[in-house]
Amino acid sequence: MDRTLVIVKPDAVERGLIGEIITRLERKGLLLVAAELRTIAPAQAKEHYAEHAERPFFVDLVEFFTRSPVVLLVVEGPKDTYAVVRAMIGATNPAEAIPGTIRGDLGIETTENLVHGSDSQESAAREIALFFPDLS
Ligand code: IDP
Ligand code: MG
Repeated sequence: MDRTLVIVKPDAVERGLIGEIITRLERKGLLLVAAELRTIAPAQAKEHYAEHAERPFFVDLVEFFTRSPVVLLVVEGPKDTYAVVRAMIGATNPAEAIPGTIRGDLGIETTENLVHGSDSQESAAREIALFFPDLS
């Protein structure tokens, strides 16, 4: 089985969309193996988004990501789970995301785009270890 990290971002938690997002993942056939509501510290948010440290939106992104709790999810599927989840999430800019995707159906702004999904097998391993160091 193959695991990836999903994060229900602060905007989605604030809007009451935790259930909607988890329901979509479960109906797809993915299994939750970890789930926690947690407020992320700025240092950990910066580490999570380290690849974007030089981007102009980085400060806003960290502020947004740490302003209220997120839901951290580790989900499991048979194969290439990160790619399955990314397809369900849709394009980074929700205004351009295809209807039927989470961002395409539920969002309209780029920073506040509801959900994070690891973008590769390597990112999934790194991010799961960052947020769930005790998960074997
Ligand atoms: P992804 O979440 O689809 O993988 P990334 O390019 O990795 O998108 O960007 C990480 C996050 O940074 C996005 O989900 C979004 O919240 C924010 N972001 C990305 N690009 C922009 C931008 O151009 N303006 C504002 N925020 C952005
Ligand atoms: Mg990304």
